[in-house]
Amino acid sequence: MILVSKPYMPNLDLINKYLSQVHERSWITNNGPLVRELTSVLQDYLGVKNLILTANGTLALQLAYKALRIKGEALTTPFTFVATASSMKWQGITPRFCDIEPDTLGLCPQAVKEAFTPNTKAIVPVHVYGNPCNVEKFEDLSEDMKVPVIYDASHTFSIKYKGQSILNRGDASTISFHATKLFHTVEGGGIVFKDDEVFERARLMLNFGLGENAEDIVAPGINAKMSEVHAAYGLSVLHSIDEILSERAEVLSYYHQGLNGVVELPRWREGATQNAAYAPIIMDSENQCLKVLESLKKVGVVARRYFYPSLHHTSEYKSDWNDSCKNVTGIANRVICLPLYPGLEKHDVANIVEAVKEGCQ
Ligand code: T4K
Repeated sequence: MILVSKPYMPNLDLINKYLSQVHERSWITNNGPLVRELTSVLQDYLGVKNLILTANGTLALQLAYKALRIKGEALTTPFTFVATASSMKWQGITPRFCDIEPDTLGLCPQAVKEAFTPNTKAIVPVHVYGNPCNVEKFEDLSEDMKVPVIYDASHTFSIKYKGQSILNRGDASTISFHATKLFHTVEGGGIVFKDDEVFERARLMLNFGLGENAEDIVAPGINAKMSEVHAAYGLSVLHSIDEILSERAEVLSYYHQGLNGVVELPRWREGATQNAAYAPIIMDSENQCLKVLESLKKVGVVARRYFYPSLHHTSEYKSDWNDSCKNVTGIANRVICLPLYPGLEKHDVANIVEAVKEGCQ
């Protein structure tokens, strides 16, 4: 059976090397040396500062909203994983959904502008599949409307836009290091803050809001810390990051060659690098999409419909339905993400391409 993704399993000797350090020190969480080391090497590797590592990408979003003191409503996309919006609800923020650009599948700045009301307190675009949103337009909107922009950049590991890490855009950008992501810490995440003061506030919030001497509580805190064991995994995965990125890029390029002219692909933002985080294809119709999924299943392949149904068509988020999300409605039921992970064999990719073609007939 070939599934949509498979976690990268780092070298066991390497993990053991890090874990034996953890055992020797008997220091297994609470801002330990490995978390500090991973923070530092990731800042260098990604080209960012003010990075905070968290227990997962969902808590990264919650902490970002909290540190930026967002209350009220936030404009976001319904074409995303539920965590973008569920993290808002956990912070008492109401998500309001706006339409996406039909070609890049990112949140549409014009739709956000039109949906803006005095209750809008933040804009939360998602760089879906790692494809950057129109960050210049969102920066203009943020300045004009005087609200922060928080990017859900969960899929963007290593993505650069115009030569800079995409994580440097917005007031904050969050990322997921879940097992299914190209770089992972089993469970984990991170936030990059633009403002030093907000960063410092978030650092305190991450650890219960405890002050430096632990005898005072100086912020409304939570426990969102990454542990040493997770950092050990992250450091081990990072060791192979070049190989991971190049193997993923190779698989994606086989798909693109094999399916050229057969399916549509999202338009990748000009000026942005690719990271082959996902392999989305857009079918002509929902019917064709279902036929392709069936044809893949026959050859033992389980592809996934990320992100179907779009959030505004789910029971929990229906009440927030913005009627004007026409592009999302027309696209979410036609997208399939094909299996993509390092080690996926060339002949398996060829079989997947053939099965997609078969389903399209
Ligand atoms: N924002 C966005 C835009 C996101 O996409 C996500 C997460 C978040 C925020 C929140 O970040 P985290 O809190 O998760 O850090 C998966 C992931 O669990 C989730 O992290 C991810 N997005 C989402 C897009 O995909 P599922 O429900 O598809 O996971 P699951 O368990 O079905 O796994 C997918 C495939 O991977 C399966 O076919 C089997 C394979 N797999 C999975 C695991 C966990 C393995 O082979 N081994 C494994 O250990 O959500």
